[in-house]
Amino acid sequence: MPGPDYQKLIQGIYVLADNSLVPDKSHVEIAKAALDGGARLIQFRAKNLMRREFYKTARGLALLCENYGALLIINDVVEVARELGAAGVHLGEDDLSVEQAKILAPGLLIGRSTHSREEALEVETAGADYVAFGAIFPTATKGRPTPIQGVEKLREVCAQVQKPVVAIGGIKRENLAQIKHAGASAAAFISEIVCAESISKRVQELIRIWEES
Ligand code: TZP
Ligand code: MG
Repeated sequence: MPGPDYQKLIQGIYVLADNSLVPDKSHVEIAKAALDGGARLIQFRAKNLMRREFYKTARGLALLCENYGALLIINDVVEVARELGAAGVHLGEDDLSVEQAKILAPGLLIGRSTHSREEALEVETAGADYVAFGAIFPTATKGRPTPIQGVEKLREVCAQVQKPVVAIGGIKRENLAQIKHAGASAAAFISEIVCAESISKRVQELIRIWEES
């Protein structure tokens, strides 16, 4: 079972390797550049890949992350995370429940997206290993937009949830310090990282801001 030490790794800059905004870049390219910049927490997110391609890409990312000693979390698909020996799976309301995922893959770290304080508390009670909370700021990246929570709501959630809280949605260099000060364990990014001219340099910059905040 992932214990408290594992949860400690849910910390700092959390990179979503998602190429929907930059289709000319592959998931592996994005992840490799982020790892070269110092990222150690990568989520594979691909909403439009067919099963075979999804698995193949996930396998490439699993090898890459292993080489860098980084944690790989697979979005949506518990079976793929389990088969590839990924560190964890990230679930949303359309996926298996936290309880189901724990039965299917007892050793996996389970993260769950939440969009309200109540949901964050429920998911923690259900046994999630980390709680993703957002969208903190407006974002155009998520296909189906959810209500903007803001930093004060994030602060409340961080005070009430014991497990690591990962903030997500509209996080940029300019607002990252606020996320850390609100008590989040990690900040998750898509556009701020994948759209950067140099992904590696952007990740380095974000790590520095996080560490100095
Ligand atoms: N869940 C809530 S907001 C979001 C997801 C997947 C998108 C985050 O992307 P960005 O570009 O960092 O706002
Ligand atoms: Mg999902």
